[in-house]
Amino acid sequence: MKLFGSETSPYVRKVRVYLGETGTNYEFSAVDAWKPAPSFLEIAPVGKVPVLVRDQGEPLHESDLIIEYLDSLRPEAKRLIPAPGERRWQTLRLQALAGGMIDATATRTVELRKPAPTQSAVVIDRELGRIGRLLALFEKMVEPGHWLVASGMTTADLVLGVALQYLDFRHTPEWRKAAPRLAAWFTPMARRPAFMSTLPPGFVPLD
Ligand SMILES: N[C@@H](CCC(=O)N[C@@H](CS)C(=O)NCC(=O)O)C(=O)O
Repeated sequence: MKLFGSETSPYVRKVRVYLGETGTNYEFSAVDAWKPAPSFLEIAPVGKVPVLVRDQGEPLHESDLIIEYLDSLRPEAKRLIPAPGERRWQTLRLQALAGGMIDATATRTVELRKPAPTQSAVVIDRELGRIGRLLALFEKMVEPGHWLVASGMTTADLVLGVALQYLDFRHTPEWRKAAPRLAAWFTPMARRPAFMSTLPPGFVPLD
């Protein structure tokens, strides 16, 4: 299978970290999501990355859907999304909340890239508010040295790890001071090979 994506996209990174954690082989095809080639748009009319072209079947887009599909290919005991039941809903809930932090950071980044006079302080503050509330929620919840939901890693841990490092990558101020337990929780995660091998080019991790 082939993953179309950019090396700086946190949505693509979610999928690449999943593929790394599960030791799944894939081909990576770099795409500039903001200047997509017509051949990419033919495969992916939405024009966003990631897109997974499967060996058989239609291409899949949306990072969470791609992860769910990849997880379905694994034996049940090795899945990172637990079987139906409370643990599954808890995993998907936390995955979605961590995903919300990625969305907020991405929206803030896009706004900050606009020429200063056209930036909206309202948008920037709203996204910072979202990030702050989500950090506070996870700060209360995490126990350093423990996974969020189960005795092993789930997609909730994985997406939260990607979300936190995306805050560093996009210079979101002072999150470690606001959430020291979360920072401690994240330190060993940042050292996992699947995280180390998918760092955006030129980004030096703070952990
Ligand atoms: N909800 C989507 C978001 C994907 C997304 O926004 N990707 C960005 C790259 S970080 C993109 O392709 N942007 C190009 C555009 O908006 O035209 C997912 O989870 O995959």
